Amino acid sequence: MKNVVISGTGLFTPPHVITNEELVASFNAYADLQNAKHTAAIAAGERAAIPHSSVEFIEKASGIRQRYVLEKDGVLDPTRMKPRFAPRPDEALSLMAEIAVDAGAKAIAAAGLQPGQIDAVLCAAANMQRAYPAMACEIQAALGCGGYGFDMNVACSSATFALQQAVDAVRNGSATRVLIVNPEITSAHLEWRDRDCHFIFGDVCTALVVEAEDTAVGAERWRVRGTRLLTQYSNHIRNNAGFINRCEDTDPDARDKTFMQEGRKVFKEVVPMAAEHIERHLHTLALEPTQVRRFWLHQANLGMNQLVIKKLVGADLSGTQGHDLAPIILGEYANTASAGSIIAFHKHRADLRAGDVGVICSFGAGYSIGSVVVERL
Ligand code: CO8
Repeated sequence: MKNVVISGTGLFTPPHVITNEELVASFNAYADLQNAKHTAAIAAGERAAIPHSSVEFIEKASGIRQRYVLEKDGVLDPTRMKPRFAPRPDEALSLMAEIAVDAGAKAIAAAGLQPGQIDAVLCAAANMQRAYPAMACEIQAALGCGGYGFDMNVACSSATFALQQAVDAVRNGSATRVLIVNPEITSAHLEWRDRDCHFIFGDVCTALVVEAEDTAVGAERWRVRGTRLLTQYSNHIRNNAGFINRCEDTDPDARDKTFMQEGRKVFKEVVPMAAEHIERHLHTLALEPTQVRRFWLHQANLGMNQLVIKKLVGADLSGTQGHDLAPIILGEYANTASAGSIIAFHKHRADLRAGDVGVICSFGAGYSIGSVVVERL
């Protein structure tokens, strides 16, 4: 069977940072405004007052210290609480394509390729900007790639699921060189008015080039030893925004049209699933978790990743040793949906040596879990 490699990665980081302090100050101003507006209803017991958020809670519960966003002022405006994006004419490059082109071009250059050598583009993300034409077709055209492109969405597992599609395509010959882009504009689908989740997400775009090992020319190549995907239906992470909404005569700004989750249940249910999935996958490759040099895990919660690692290798890995085995980018980037494990791979792989094995693993809505075992050549 043909060997397939990841030969390049790219990262677009948005220009604006929102610190936890800024986020909480704006949320608390929003809560005060709402509570003042509804004083009588709150006093009559018809409505609950909105409680304040806290920096201490956010950092202790999640490990997130800040997030990057494409637009900051709208998010922090207590009378708005969402980004403000200017609509673009159909002839202009769309926002999602713009950040994908940035990250995609970097990944193609890192692989030592020209855009014209790419013959498949997969746009894999937790949200798509529009119904059609596919974002991937626009990105393919803007970069000057050939072949075909399509969009796919498996929420936080979009990137790992796309990796399997890309590896399969190169193996079976339906593509020669595949570009995967993960433009995650999470700020547009995050409910900034809900303190339970307002701190969770950040915007970013990652990109990967996947191609045959024998023709790859890039300086750095990571052989894909195996890919394994799993889904198990759950309503604990859900967003009801969709094209049927306007026919249901429901409010497009209603709470269920943005990100919703039962965070504690997700935490409890997904940790054992993810650890078991990784272990089983490694066993199919005759590998033990202790033989893995690095785990680039999904970045949703610091405690979650520490528990997954504890289940896998039996060690309590907080601090520097834990960071070396399973790097955390969550403090800086927050949860970037499908891009999280790929940011970790992009930023924390240079020190690995030829023969070292690593695991890229995502977990999230669906539930969906995707693992990709790689070996540095
Ligand atoms: N400030 C102060 N107090 C707070 C705050 C806050 N901001 N938020 C909640 N509290 C309070 C709660 O009200 C609760 O109070 P009480 O005990 O009185 O009821 C108390 O703090 C504890 O709340 P929780 O039980 O909710 O706190 P947890 O310790 O469980 O932490 C987390 C919450 C951080 C959300 C945690 O549960 C977690 O990280 N869970 C895992 C979540 C996860 O992995 N989700 C994956 C989703 S991502 C994904 O799949 C992609 C989807 C697509 C993305 C789309 C883009 C938007």
